[in-house]
Amino acid sequence: MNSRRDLLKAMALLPLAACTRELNQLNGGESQSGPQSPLGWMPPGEELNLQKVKIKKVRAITTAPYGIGLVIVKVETDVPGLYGVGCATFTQRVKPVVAAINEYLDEFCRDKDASRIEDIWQTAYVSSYWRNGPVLNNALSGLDQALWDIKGKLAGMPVYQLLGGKVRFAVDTYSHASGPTPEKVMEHVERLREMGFRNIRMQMGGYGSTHLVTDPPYKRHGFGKEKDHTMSAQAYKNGVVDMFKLARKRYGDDIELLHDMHERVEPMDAIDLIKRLEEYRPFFIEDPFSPENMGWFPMLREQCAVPIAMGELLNNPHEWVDPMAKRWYDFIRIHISQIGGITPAMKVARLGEWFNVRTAWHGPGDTSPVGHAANAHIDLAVWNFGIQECKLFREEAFEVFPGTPTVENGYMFVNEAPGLGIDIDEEKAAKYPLRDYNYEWTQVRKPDGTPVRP
Ligand code: GCO
Ligand code: MG
Repeated sequence: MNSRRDLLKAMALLPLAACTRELNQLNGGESQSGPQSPLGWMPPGEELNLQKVKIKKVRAITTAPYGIGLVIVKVETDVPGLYGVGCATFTQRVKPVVAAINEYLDEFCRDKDASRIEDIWQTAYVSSYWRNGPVLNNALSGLDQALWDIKGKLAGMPVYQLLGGKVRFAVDTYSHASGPTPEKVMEHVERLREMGFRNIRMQMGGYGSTHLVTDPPYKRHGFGKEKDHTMSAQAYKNGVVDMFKLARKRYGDDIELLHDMHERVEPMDAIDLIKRLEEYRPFFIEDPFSPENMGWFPMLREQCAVPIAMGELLNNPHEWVDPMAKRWYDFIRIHISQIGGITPAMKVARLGEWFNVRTAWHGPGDTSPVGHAANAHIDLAVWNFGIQECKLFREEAFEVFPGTPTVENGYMFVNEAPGLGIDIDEEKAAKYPLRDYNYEWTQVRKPDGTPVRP
């Protein structure tokens, strides 16, 4: 094979798996025996001008293979079979994101040169004049991730290679254990340890342990809704301390323990709880404060040395640039589609390097498998990677999204194929239509009925 172009011509005749392996070996990718998704894009026999590939269509695809509403962007190009996929999932507001993609970004991107990711990102970002909101950022993210997918396919290498190559063999992750009591949480912790997880986030009941409050006064007075959740800061804090105490007693230091406060208590209660947890050496405590209460961080930092993670609710650079530069937290937890995709997320990661803020991208169920792939490609390529939240996907997700990253012994592996290594099977996706969004989990009150940030 004396030139890439000869190889590409030859590959047109090879079954996909073989060509992906060929291409990977040529580009230093590791060919894994793992699943290789059908990413064939080579138009048989045609000379492909790798320089100028035009965007032909930008469209949103919605699906809910595991119940949570997901939004995927597909960017189709003028090269037959060459397209990219990206995650635009804002599950609480799917419809406006779909409209932003189909009604605005599609027309905006028509006939643009797909290789110009930064230019398209910057011009799309300001095309609405008002910017940095969750709806438009998610739409932009889907487009952005899909353009990186296309660039990887054109280059014949996984996106992590375009981002600088691997700094580690795989992505270390944490998984979620929960239960109504500390003992029940430990049972779940044990199951995850048996699966090889070394880092485990523990939650007693849902966020804020609202199951501990059964008959709040406001409901007795007919205030709020019957299904509203109720927070008791004291009951919650005591439960979390008991949970950590039991975990350390049972596992000693042979486990990393994480917890998400999910901005549920008053700032001083948050500081109090974190100080009480210090002796149990948490790996990190997440979202002690809401983004509206960022100003409380200096007080927390002065009082204890517990690592802090923050950021899933952030949309605007003002919310992370200064706090990272002031070292107010140790892990940045951004939901990368909420800020506009891989392009801005790489800038956040690079910024963190100078202030030793490590990445811990948001990665629960309302990050689609495509979003998990995007997270993982960045995680493999940035020096200041901290940890990755992982979702244990059920088979429906792999069915709809061939090439979904896999997890072994708590390590996440991307599919070593060109681009993001993941695809969406639209026929299968259509089998899982969106369900109505359930607002209830966000409806949280204090015993007197005062609404609480969820
Ligand atoms: C996490 C998050 C999620 C969010 C959810 C909102 O740390 O994983 O806090 O559980 O609550 O993504 O839709
Ligand atoms: Mg969280």
